[in-house]
Amino acid sequence: MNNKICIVGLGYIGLPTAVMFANSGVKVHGVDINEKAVNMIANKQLHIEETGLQERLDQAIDSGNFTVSTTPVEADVYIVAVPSPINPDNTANLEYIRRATASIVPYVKPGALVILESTVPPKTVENVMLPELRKTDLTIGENLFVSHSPERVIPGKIFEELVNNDRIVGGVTPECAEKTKALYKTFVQGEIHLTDATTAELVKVMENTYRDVNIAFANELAKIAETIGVDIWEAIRFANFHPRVNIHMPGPGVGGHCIAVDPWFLVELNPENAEIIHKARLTNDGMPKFVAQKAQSMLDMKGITDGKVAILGLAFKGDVDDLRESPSITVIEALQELGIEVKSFDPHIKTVQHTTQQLTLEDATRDADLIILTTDHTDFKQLSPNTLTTKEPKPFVLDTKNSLDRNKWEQAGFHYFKLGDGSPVGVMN
Ligand code: SAJ
Repeated sequence: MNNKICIVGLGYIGLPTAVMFANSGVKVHGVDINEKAVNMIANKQLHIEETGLQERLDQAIDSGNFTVSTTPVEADVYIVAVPSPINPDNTANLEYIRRATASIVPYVKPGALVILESTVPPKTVENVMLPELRKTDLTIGENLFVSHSPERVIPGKIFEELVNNDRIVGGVTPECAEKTKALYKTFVQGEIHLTDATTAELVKVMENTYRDVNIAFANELAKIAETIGVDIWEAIRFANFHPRVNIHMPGPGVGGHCIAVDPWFLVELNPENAEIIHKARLTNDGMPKFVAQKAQSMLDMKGITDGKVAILGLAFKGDVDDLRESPSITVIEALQELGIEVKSFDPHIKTVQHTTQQLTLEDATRDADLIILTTDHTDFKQLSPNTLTTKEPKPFVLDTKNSLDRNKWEQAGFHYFKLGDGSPVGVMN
């Protein structure tokens, strides 16, 4: 494949995709409006963390196949991988997509292929990208080809999943889809399924919405279990032995830039028919407050009025360094609103500009009346409670991810509780 690719947006998706193509022998030019990120990448430095990215970036730059700048260049293929966040009122912000598309218009030449990778509300290709691309003097489907090829990779395993996951590719015309498939075949070993652009847009948003609704269901079950003397984690484990049941796990809320965001695209698109989807979003967004209230009642139970809480985990999920939409941060804010003093520790987060001071594990837990685990980092699962210097009598522990070994913590003298555990040993009265 001798095509030259220009990738617009060098974040969590654009950069790994760029180095994958470059290391497969394709000439790739990466573009980002963030000048600092561009300079770092040009110097083989990472502005994001991802397993395996550093060595792949080194190889891509050293081979001469990967160059970067802040403006697009002429190319045979353009891949747009810029953010599609939501506004404070939960409506989609498609300005980055529109601007990125507009930025390539002066460079697009006959025969070019333009691919959108970002997750977007259905009809974005049609209503946001195509009007910009029509400003060229080219005809879409004849001498300008456009498609949607949404990424489906999970942070932490991006390279493995870029290669092995199936892809859904939606073309504005069937030929657009075929050309896109031929391009991704450069490194994709999973199947590439072809459809139209709007279907591909809906499929991607549906996948993340399925997960959000399923997690909301698990969170609702967790609250119910607390009232009837059942450990929901055990109940879900049993239910999932059924061959057609796959209930997700409860927790302190849903974070990240995908699952907590994409369902809102469907709510905005068709509010009357997105009732369950909307309610699930609200249920998951309500979990941090639920955890904070639970913490408050645990402190009340101990008769503590000026309670101190240690939060273990700031990242939005285990073993990543990503704080985006993290429920841990919302738990901290909700605790502070209740007048509770909070300290925190996260082994994966180096710098925090958040509402809590980032401390060592020892400093975060030393004075705590209650320790809340909010992120399922492997480090926490392996933590030995005997090594912690804490108050006497020992603080309460609230495990919102079913991560800690109850026996170990109880043997070390801690009073252990779990979110969604109403079983006689877990129940709080
Ligand atoms: N979570 C739960 N319970 C669960 C699973 C997850 O509370 O049973 C929470 C996590 O703790 C986290 C949040 O949900 O706060 C989201 O984490 P995640 O691992 O489910 O998803 P992301 O956001 O890292 O990645 C998702 C993936 N989508 C699906 O699995 C359907 C990924 O494949 C997508 O590429 C990515 O969104 C994206 O970019 O859209």
